[in-house]
Amino acid sequence: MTAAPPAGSPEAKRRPWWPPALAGVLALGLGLAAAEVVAGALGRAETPVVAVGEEFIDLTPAWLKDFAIETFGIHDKTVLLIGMGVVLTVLGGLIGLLTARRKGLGMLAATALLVVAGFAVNSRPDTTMAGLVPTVAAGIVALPTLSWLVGKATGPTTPQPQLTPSPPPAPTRRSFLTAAGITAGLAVIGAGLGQVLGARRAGVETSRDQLEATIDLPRATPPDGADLLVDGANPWRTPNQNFYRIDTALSEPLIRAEDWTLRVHGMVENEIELDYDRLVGMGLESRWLTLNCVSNEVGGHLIGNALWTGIPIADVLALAKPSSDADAVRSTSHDGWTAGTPLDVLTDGRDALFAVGMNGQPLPVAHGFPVRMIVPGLYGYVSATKWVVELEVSRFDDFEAYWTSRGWAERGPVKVASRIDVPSSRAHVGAGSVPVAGVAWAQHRGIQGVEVRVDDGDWNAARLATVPSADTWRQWVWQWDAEPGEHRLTVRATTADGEVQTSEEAPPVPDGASGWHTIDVTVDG
Ligand SMILES: Nc1nc2c(c(=O)[nH]1)N[C@H]1C(S)=C(S)[C@@H](COP(=O)(O)O)O[C@H]1N2
Ligand SMILES: [Mo]
Repeated sequence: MTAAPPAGSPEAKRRPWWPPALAGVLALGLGLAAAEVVAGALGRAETPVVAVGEEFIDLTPAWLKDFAIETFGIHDKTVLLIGMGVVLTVLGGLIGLLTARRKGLGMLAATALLVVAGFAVNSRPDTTMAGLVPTVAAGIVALPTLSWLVGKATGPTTPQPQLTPSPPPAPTRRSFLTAAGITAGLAVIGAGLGQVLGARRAGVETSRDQLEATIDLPRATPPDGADLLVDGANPWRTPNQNFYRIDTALSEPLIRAEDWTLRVHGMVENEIELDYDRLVGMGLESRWLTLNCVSNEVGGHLIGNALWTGIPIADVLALAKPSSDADAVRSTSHDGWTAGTPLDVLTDGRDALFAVGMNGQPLPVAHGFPVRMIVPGLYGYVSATKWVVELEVSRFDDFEAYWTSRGWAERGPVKVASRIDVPSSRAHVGAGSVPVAGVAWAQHRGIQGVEVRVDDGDWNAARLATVPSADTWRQWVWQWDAEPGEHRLTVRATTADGEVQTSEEAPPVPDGASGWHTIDVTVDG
C-alpha cells in the first residue's frame, strides 16, 4: 500500500500533483488500448470507447444532435471523440490523484468507470456476453498498471526512516518517468495495433450498413394473431439480439458482401460461381421460419423465429443442374464448418433459403453475414450453414459433415416439441384463472393441437395462435382454473399430420431430444 504522506508534512509539500494524475491517465489509456487490441484480434466491434460513444449518441437529445451536426457537420464524430478524450483525461487524472491518497477508493473508481463502459457495451444492439471481453481486458490491464504507476509516482512504498527531511532521491523520479514513458509507448502501440486488427471488422460493418440502403428488406412485423401477447411469454418474433447463437467459430468470420462468392460444384452439369449481387439479383423472398438446434433440451431455449429474406436454394441448384445420382448437398462455411443436407429437401418446393436478411436487417455477422442457409424442418446442424461459401452436390455415402463425424445423426429432421413459458418453473401463482402459455413446433409439418394436463388429470385443449405457415412455431394458451397446492403442468403437441408428441424421453444426442415438458408450480390459497 502506498500511503501518501500526511498532508502538511514536509514530504507532502514537496510532492508535485502531476505524477499521480499522469499515472492515472496513462493507466486508463493503456487499459483502453488493450481493449482495442483484444477486440481487433477477436474481430469484435464492441470496445468500451466505441460503446460509450455510441450510447452517448443514442442518448443525446435530438436538439443537441442537430446542433452538433449543424455546427460541426461531418466532423461531429471527431468532435465527440475529442470530447471523450478530454473527459477520459480528466477522469484518469482524478483517479490517479485519488489512488495516490486512498488507493482502495482510486481502484474502486477505476473499476466503476469500466463497469459503466461494460453496461454501455451490453446495451448495444446485437451484443452477447462475449462483447464484454474487450472491456474486461481493459480492467485486467488498467488496474494493475494504475497501482504500479501511482506507486512509482508517489515514491517508495516503505518510507525510509530519516532523521532529517531530504528531497526524494533522484532515481525515484527518474524511475517514474521511465515507467510512464513505457506505459505511454505501449498504449500508443496498442491503439495502433487495435486499429489495424479492427479494420476488417470495421470494413464488414460498413458493408452491412451499405446493404441496408441497397437491398430491399421488408419490415418484420409479425402477422396479426401470431403473437398471443400473454404476459411473460416469449415474443413470437425473436429479436436478432435475443436469437440463440450456436457455432464452432471462436472469432466470427469476417466477409464483406463485395468479397463473397458461392461456388456450386460436385455432381452437377454446370459448375457455377455466384457473387453477392448476382445472388440477390435472382430475386428476394421473405419467409417467417423457426430455427432450432438439435442440442436443445426439452423445455430449452435454443430456438428462435425470424423473418428471413433470401433467395430459394432450389433456384441456385437449378442453375447448376444436379445429377440424378446425387442425394446430398455438402455445404461449407468460410471457416471450414460443414453440413450435409438431403438434396430432395432442398428441391421439394419448401422455403429453403440463402438468407441475406434477418428481421428486416442485413444478416448480423454472428448469424452468418453475408449469406447463410436456412431450411425449414431440419435442425441447424444439418442445414443452416452460416457464412456459406460452397455447395458440393454429392452422395451421403461419400462424405461426413462436421457433426456427423462426431456421433450425431446423418439426417436431422426436427422432432415435434412443445414448451411451457408461463407460469415459469417453480413459480407461485394465485388461485383462480391462470393463463398457461407457450409454444409448440414441428417445422414444415405444422401444429394442429396442443394439450395441457394438470397433475395426472385429463388433457385440455389449448387455444392456438394463427401462423403464416407450417414452418414456424405456434403459440398456445390455456386458462387454468388453479386450485391451491403443489401442481405439475405437462404439455404435449400434435402435428398437422396427426403425430402426437411422444412422452418417451431421449437426450439430444444423436438426433434431438424428446419427451414432454413439465413444470412444477405452487398455487397459493
Ligand atoms: N458456419 C457454421 N454454421 C453453422 C454452425 C457452425 O458451427 N458453423 N452451427 C449450426 C448449428 S448447430 C445451428 S443450431 C445453427 C444456429 O444458427 P444461429 O447461431 O444463427 O442461431 O447454425 C448452424 N450453422
Ligand atoms: Mo445446432
